[in-house]
Amino acid sequence: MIKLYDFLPCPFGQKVRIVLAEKGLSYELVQIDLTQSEHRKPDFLRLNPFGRVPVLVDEDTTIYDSTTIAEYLEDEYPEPPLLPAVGSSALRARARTWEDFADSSFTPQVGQLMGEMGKPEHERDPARLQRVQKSIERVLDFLNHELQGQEFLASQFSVADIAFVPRLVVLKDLGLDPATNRANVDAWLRRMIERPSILSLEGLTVQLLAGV
Ligand SMILES: N[C@@H](CCC(=O)N[C@@H](CS)C(=O)NCC(=O)O)C(=O)O
Repeated sequence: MIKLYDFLPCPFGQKVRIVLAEKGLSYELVQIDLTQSEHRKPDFLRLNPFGRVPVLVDEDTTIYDSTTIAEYLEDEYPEPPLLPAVGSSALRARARTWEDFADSSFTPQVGQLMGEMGKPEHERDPARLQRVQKSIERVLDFLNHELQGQEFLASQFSVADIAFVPRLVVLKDLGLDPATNRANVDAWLRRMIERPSILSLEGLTVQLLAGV
């Protein structure tokens, strides 16, 4: 039985849980409460010495980092595929590039926006807020451009789309509607949230209902 160590609000854990659901894999969820520093306890550090969620344990194999976990699941449980087919190297590279960009750039930017918007209004740094809003807007414009005539970011539903979802769906609640004046993003987002793997994702439902 697969075990997933996760903190429900974590976007990287959400990404892995969407992959598990898409592949129809059942698993035991072990919640690691970051607010209680459970990720710094020796038992958890034995699983992931870097002290981060998500961590996936499959029999004797322990893996951390959402991208590595998604790749492992793709190798071990290839159906349904969440990467373009082997042989479509350019498309596979495109999917991985988008996934990496979502994880290393877009998700942290939205995290910064959440941090700023989570403060009382008088404590917010207007210059910082404007900077982060602008860079998110630029990404959304680029996504809109890349989705012209496309249903998905890399020709078929893949980890590229999955990696964006957790932080895209919270934007409206943060005062930045990703779909306004971006018809392609709007249509894509609607396609995303229709998927049962996303619609019923624990930790995301409330944001989805409020945000889209
Ligand atoms: N690159 C990692 C990032 C994982 C990550 O940053 N997880 C955060 C929670 S969303 C975490 O565990 N933070 C605890 C810490 O860094 O101390 C992945 O894709 O899984």
